[in-house]
Amino acid sequence: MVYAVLAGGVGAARFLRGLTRVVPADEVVAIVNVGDDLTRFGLRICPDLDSITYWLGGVVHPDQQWGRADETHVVADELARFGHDPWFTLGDRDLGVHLHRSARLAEGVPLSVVTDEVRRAFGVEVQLLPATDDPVETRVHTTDGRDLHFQEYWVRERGEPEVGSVTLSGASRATAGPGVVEALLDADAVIVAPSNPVVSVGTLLAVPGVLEAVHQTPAPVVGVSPIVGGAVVRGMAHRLLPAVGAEVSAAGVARHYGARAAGGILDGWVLDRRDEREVEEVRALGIGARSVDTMMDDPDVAAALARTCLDLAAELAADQEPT
Ligand code: FO1
Repeated sequence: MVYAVLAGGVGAARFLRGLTRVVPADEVVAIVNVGDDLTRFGLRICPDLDSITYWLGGVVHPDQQWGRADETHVVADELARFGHDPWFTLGDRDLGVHLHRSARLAEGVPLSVVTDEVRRAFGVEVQLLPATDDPVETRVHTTDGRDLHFQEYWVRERGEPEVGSVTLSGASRATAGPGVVEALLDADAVIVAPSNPVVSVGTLLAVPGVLEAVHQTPAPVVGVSPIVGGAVVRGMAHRLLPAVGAEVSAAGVARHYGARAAGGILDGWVLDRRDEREVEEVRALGIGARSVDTMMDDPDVAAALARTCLDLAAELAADQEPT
């Protein structure tokens, strides 16, 4: 079996941790956003790929939920000596990954190959596929006229500026990464992780070939709402959804993604229990829907959520009718 997961960072990592409790990890293929990626001090940094690797590798910083546990910042302190503004924190262990990745990229090795080396080094059995091996980056265009890299917006500006629009620069020259389209077309189920619909899933689908593959796959496509009780679980989706004309609600995100039968990407949608009253609204869109506990602090909840997604996918595949 092949389970393809469209993945951003932390929410996707938590979901994947649950999914690998209910299906063999080596049957899971995560197609990961690379729009967050940036170059600092000549090093290529891939936050979403690294968050998932660290989470599934059991070495993620438990409080930050990104970066490494047991981290030190000796190099960062030395860099501050030269006046470098430490707005983007790079720990010593984290730098080890960036140094390896950057050295391999400099040898001409594609990001997808390096990503496979890194995840295997951390004992991660889930296959991690960058959405593209080509250089792309998410740009946030603020209403006060600035064009910020996503990390400048989210980390340096703390997500405060009002957002006019979000684009994936380099997308027009990019192609889907090796194995990405095949994984989507060959999957037995495709799951849209509870990641940011704009700067994770939106930027994934902006890579030429990916959205088409999601439209064409014979597999059922089931998503998990990243919005619970009208609010984000984590991050800044509530500030970005209005910029793409979407309502900040579980049903609003389902509407934004759209039913596959109507040209969108969803056959099914899993909402949190707190949004049970929105299930009928989602079904009226032609999207099969159910509500369960989706707060994945507890790995058992993540596993049950993954089970729910697969059960809904199986039901949709069998009936070909939304329930
Ligand atoms: N997030 C922060 O809020 N502050 C940071 O200084 C920071 C540094 C950082 C370094 C490497 C990395 O992989 C992630 C890092 N993040 C930081 C998190 C990052 O902004 C997010 O993981 C994603 O890009 C959004 O999901």
